[in-house]
Amino acid sequence: MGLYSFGMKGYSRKDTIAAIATAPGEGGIAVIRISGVKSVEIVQKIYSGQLSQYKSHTVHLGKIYETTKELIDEVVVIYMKGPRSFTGEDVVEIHCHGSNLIARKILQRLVEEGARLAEPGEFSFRAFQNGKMDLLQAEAVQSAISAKNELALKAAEMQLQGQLSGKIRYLQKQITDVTAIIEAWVDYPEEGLEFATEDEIKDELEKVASALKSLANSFHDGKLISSGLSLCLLGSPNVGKSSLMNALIGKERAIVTDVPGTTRDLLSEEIRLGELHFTLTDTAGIRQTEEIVEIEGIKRSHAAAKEADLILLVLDVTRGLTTQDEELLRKINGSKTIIVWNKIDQDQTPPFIDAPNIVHTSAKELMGIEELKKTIHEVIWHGKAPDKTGIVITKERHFHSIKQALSLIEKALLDLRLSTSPEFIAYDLRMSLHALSQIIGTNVTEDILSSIFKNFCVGK
Ligand SMILES: Nc1nc2c(ncn2[C@@H]2O[C@H](COP(=O)(O)OP(=O)(O)OP(=O)(O)O)[C@@H](O)[C@H]2O)c(=O)[nH]1
Ligand SMILES: [Mg+2]
Repeated sequence: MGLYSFGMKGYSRKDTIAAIATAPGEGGIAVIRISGVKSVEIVQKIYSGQLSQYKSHTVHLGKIYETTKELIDEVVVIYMKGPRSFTGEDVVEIHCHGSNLIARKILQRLVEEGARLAEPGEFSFRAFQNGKMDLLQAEAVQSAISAKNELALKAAEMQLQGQLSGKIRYLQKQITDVTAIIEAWVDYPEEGLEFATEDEIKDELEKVASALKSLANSFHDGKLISSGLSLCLLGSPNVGKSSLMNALIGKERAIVTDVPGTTRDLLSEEIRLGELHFTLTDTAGIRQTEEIVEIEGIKRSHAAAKEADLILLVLDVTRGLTTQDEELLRKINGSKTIIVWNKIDQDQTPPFIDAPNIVHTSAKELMGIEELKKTIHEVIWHGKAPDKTGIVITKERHFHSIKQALSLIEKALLDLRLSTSPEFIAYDLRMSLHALSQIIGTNVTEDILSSIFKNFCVGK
């Protein structure tokens, strides 16, 4: 692999890079990480022990000093000689006391002695460049760090362990084999058919296409799992949206009164339902009004509903369907909505609505809340929870490449049926291989690489 410039400035991989690897703020310890050919030499200049004599992967206690020889901190140092390190280069980790000030001082000293501050994701980028992991795995490191729920973590860990990479490589191998045979048809039209019959080729490609299809289909779940979901309470004033918000999160977060128009602004809370992480947003009740603050609030309600993955449209059984409700029902996207008939403690029968997902609750008496949670799950997963052991695609980038590869394979299959000249079929198959190699990172442009790695955190 060639020399990629990194970030905007075309940094060289010859530099020795350093960063604070732990999160900012106070903690038990903070870790400063340094990677590159000069790691040992640079750390040695500020450190009391004899680093060059340490065995690789051993832990040592020592001291870090200012230029003036004044003590900065007592630290633990770990030396990991390349290529047996995260980046594949010589890496030194300095574990100091968990204060931002100390960590920054040590980092400052490293820079004074010749290290360069690492760009976000540059350690992972080097690990990728040095063949310690492929692009999928490098991305998985970041996904694991930012995972908001067990399912997201599980998907990231599987990707990190190379399950998705393995699957992609396996499909690449299948396509390559078929391509080789088709190219033999081109080169030796007489003998070519001895390698495999057209039916066998079709069979193979159909298997590949179906595997790609199921990977592409896993993106629906994968996206939900990894990005978390937004739920939005919407409805006319006074129907009990804020009361439902409180019932769902289990605390008195939103103000509830019997005055219509109580909620004026969006109010969001993080909630977990089962294994999923949601952001639940309470909104201002929708109605015609001249009141300036309320008008702005209602504008925000509409915006939140548009953004949401799922809308809980709240209706009041004591009022039935108002014209306002009917208008809302017409406006929103039915497939991403659950109708919630609230205030069922009032013993009124709600009118019929032709909608797929309807739940009855009493936010006040906490009735139907579990049923509502269950329905949220069903609607989100289209009635079927994801298979935890399956490989899922969690990134748009992967989804895009898989779709691309799939459509090329389908094109090749069609061409086979139409007995198109084998050159064209081979070409499509080569292009599909190219699309797949983009996922693993064997065939990606510098732009794509920097756009991926720049979203990582510094020190990773
Ligand atoms: N009987 C009964 N009353 C309820 C129920 N849920 C809410 N209420 C009452 O309905 C009134 C309005 O409740 P809120 O939760 O403030 O309604 P809202 O939809 O947030 O209203 P706005 O913020 O004005 O849009 C309050 O007096 C609540 O106590 C319910 O399930 N049963
Ligand atoms: Mg409210």
